[in-house]
Amino acid sequence: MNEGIVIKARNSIYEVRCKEELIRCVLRPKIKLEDERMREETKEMRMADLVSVGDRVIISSEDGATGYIEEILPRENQFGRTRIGKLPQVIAANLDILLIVFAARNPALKLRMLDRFLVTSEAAGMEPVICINKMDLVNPEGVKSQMKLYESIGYPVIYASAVTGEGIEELRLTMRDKISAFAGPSGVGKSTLLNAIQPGLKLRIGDVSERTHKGQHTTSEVELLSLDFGGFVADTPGIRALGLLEVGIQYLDSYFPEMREYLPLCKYPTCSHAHEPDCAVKTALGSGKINAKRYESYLRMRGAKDGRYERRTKGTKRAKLENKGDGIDITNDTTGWTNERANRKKRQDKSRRHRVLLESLK
Ligand SMILES: Nc1nc2c(ncn2[C@@H]2O[C@H](COP(=O)(O)OP(=O)(O)OP(=O)(O)O)[C@@H](O)[C@H]2O)c(=O)[nH]1
Ligand SMILES: [Mg+2]
Ligand SMILES: [Zn+2]
Repeated sequence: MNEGIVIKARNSIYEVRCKEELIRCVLRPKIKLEDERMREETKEMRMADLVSVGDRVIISSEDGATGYIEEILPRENQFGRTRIGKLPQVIAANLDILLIVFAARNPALKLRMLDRFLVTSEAAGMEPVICINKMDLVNPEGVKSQMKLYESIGYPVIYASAVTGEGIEELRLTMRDKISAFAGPSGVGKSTLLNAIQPGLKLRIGDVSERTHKGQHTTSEVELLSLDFGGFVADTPGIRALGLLEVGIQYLDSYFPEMREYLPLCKYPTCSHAHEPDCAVKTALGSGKINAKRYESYLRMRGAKDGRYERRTKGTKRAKLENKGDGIDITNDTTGWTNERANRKKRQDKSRRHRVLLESLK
């Protein structure tokens, strides 16, 4: 029995890295799930969704080349999304850092989408780092002043260009000895940046359409790549719409770090900060301490914009649902794999174990 980390998952075959070896595994049909919550969730999920890139697993192998995944160890966190009409998708698990990549232009920088990525990483308990790529295409001052808001909230922002090399060293320093993932819309240059960060990776890159200014979804699979300077990074396929996985509506406000200090000051402990009297968040909004655009993002995610507090819907009427604002995919669930504040401490303990494994893989 060996402990390893899943670096690739395809057609129910998992590549697991154990120390020096790369072992191709399938799931033992009666797999052991250590994590109680995972077991519950499993009822809803297909077996194929059980294991994701980044998962730590116990495997058995007789020939050192192929084997079985015997056990999936509890996840420290997971980055994923909900999808209309489909099961939720876990993109990568056990991440130290989520590198949220957007382009300064082509495709255009969408701050509302950025807010959704930030909330997702806050809810999952992973450290977000914002990377604005393609800085060579814009007047840097304009973008930097736009991003000041995020820096003032406390989010690190790295300005980069795969063309000029700006930010590449800073990215390396951020990623060193960590497990990270590059996530963001298609065409922002995630794979191009990774090729620059570690020459020799030879990840496929694609054009941004002249007509639609959108990427072509060139990267189609998640793969955890080993970094020469230490650590692992997952390149991930571009995301068109980020449905909020595991974001319990009752905690949504706390996933906006700039709101946190005001939350205990609202008159009602369950204040939604949308329409209640004596709301400290709205007072802070009025005095400019909370940014209006961020507050708007909050309301949209909450679904309060159109008065709907709808659960994630299985429905097929996609077009209809898409017109209902961003709140449709939020889950009211407090069970399942939710990464709530109470679970943070437990996760941090697990993280230590995870680090030991990482150390042993070097
Ligand atoms: N001008 C400029 N173009 C860039 C930069 N980085 C990437 N590109 C171009 O942007 C396009 C998309 O790059 P990719 O690396 O394929 O983008 P991606 O984010 O991996 O896209 P998906 O795999 O589809 O999610 C390519 O034509 C790259 O050459 C940059 O810093 N500046
Ligand atoms: Mg790519
Ligand atoms: Zn309030």
